[in-house]
Amino acid sequence: MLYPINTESRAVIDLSGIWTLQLEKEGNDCNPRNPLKKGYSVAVPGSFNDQLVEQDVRTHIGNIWYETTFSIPHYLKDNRLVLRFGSVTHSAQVYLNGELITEHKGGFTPFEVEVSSTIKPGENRLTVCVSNIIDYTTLPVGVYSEEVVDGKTVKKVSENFDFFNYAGIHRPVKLYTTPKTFIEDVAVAYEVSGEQAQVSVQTFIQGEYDNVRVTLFNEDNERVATGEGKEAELTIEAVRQWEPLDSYLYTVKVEVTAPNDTDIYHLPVGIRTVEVKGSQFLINNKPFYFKGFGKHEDTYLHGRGLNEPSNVLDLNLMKQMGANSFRTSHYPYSEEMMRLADREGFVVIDETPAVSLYAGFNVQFDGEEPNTWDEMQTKEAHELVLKEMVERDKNHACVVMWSVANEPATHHEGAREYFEPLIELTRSLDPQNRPVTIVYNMEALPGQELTHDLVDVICLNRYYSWYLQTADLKAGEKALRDELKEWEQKDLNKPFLFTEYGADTVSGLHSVQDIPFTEEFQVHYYEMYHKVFDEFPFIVGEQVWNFADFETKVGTGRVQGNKKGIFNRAREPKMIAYFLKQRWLNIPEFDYHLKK
Ligand code: BDP
Repeated sequence: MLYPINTESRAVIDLSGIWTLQLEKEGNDCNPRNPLKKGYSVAVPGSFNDQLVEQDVRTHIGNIWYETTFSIPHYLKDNRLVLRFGSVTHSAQVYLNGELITEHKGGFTPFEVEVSSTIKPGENRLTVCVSNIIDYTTLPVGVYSEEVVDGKTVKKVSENFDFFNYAGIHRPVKLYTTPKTFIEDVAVAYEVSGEQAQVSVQTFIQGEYDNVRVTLFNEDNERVATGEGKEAELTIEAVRQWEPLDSYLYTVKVEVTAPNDTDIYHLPVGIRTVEVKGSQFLINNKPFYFKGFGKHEDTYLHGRGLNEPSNVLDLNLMKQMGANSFRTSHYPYSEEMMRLADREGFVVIDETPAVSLYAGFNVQFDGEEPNTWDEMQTKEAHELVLKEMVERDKNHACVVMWSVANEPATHHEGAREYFEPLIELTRSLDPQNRPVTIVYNMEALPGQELTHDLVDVICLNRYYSWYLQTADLKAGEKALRDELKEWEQKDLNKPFLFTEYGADTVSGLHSVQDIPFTEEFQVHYYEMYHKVFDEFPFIVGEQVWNFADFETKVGTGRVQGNKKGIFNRAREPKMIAYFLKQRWLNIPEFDYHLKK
C-alpha cells in the first residue's frame, strides 16, 4: 500500500485536528445515522486516554465514537477520492454521512476506502466507531470479560502485554486524490553485483493504461536509470548503497499514462542487501552488529498517537549514543517513523502486534499450565497483520528483518504447527526476501524451544539478575553464560541477537550497593551482560530494553509505568546512557568480532 503524498497527479487533504468523541456505555448508545451528541473534544491523531481527565474515561473499554465534518473543493470532484487511516487501534467501523463505508481489524496498519461516489458536495460527516476490546482472537491478545456493576454491564480487558492499552485514531486521517487510472502499489527489489545494481520495479495498476515509465533519480535529482512497463528493469551503473547510519536514497518515479490522464508517484528507495550467512548477519555483504533499542510508540499526552517531534528526537538521541538500530516492539510503527528511519539510516526489525501469545501470561490456573496453542485463536489475525505489515513496509531500506512475534509460548506443544505456516507466509510475501525471526522469552531455552530451526536469527529476551536471580549479578552472569554455552554446543550455525535485557531504574535513585531500581545497578547490570556477550562471536548485536520509560497498566511491579528506559519518559538520560554511549561508539557497525 502506497503512502499518500502530493505529486503532479495527486493531492492530499489532512483531516487531522479536533474531532468530537463520545464513549459508548450501556444507556448511552451512539447511532451514526445522527450526528454525535456534543461530546468531548479530542485531538486526532492521538490516543484519547491521556487527553481527557476522568479516570473512568481513561480506562474505558468498549466503543469510542469519533466524528468530524469536512468539505472538499469542487475542483477535485472529477478525481478518484480515497479516505485513508494510518491506524485506528484496535478496530474501526467508518461511516460517511451515516452509511457504513468500511471496517478494519488491527490497530497498527493503514486501511483505505474509495469515496468518490459517496462523498457529497458541501459538508460531509465522518464518524468512526473505534473499539479497544482485545481477546484471544485479536492481536495483541488480552482476556476479555464483562461484569455487572450497579445494574450495568461493564466491559473489561486484561492485557497479555506490558504496555498501556492506548487506543483511538492513532495516525493521520487523509483524503487523497488519484486519476481514474491509478498506481495501486509499487514493489522494488534489486540485486547488486560489484558497482552495478539491477533494480526491478513492479507497478500494480487499476484501470486501462497506455504505458508505464519508470525513472530513477539520485539525491542530486539527476536521472540515473530508466525503464518501461509494469515489470521494469533498471540498471544503476555505479550504485551508492544505503548503509547503516549513512543512508542514501534514490527516488523511483513511476508514471502511468492512460488515455486521458497520467498518474505519478515518487518512492524513496535505498539500495542495500541483507543476508544471513552462517552465524553472521550481513548488510551489503559485511557482518553487521546491531546496537540499539527495543522501543515503544509512547509519549506524554499523545499516548501511542503519532508524535513526530518525539520520533525525530528519539533517533537523534540514538545516533548520539552510537546506536544504529531498533525493533518496532511490539507492533508496526507509523509509516512516518519508517520513512524517517530510511532517511536517517537506522536499521529496523519490523514486528507484528503478536506479543505474549502465552496462555499462562494472564490467568490464574490450578495445576497444569493451559496449552497456549489450544487456547489462542489468533491465526486469522496473525495472517492478516503479516500481510498488511509486509505489504506496507516491503520497500523500506531500513527494514532488515521481520519479527513474526514477541515472546510467544514456543515451548508449548503446537508452537511449530502454529508458526511454520506464518513464517512461510512472511517469506512468500516479501519481494526482498528478508530474514524472518521470532523473539524468544525466558522459557525458550535450549532443549525446550520448539521453533528455532524455522527462523533465520535467534532473538533472545533475557532478564537474568532481574526477574531471575534478582539483584545477584554473579548468579545472573553465570546463568547467562551457561545458557549461551548450551546454545553454542547445539552448533546451530545461526546468528544470535539480544533483543531485550534490562532493569527497571527510577531516575535519581542512587546507591553504593547493587540495589535494584538505582541508576548504579542499571549500569552494573549492563556491564555484566556486555562482558558475557563479548565472549560469544555468534552474537550479532544488542538491543537494550527499553529506549525510554513507558506507560503500562497499574500493578505492584510497575512504578507509574515500566522504568527500564535508558532515558526517562521525558527523554532525559539516566546514568547508563553515558556508559552505553561509550561502549557503542567503540563498536563499529561492521566486523565487530574481527576487530575486537
Ligand atoms: C518482556 C516483554 C516486554 C516487557 C519486558 C519487561 O517483551 O514487553 O516490557 O519483558 O518486563 O517480557 O520489562
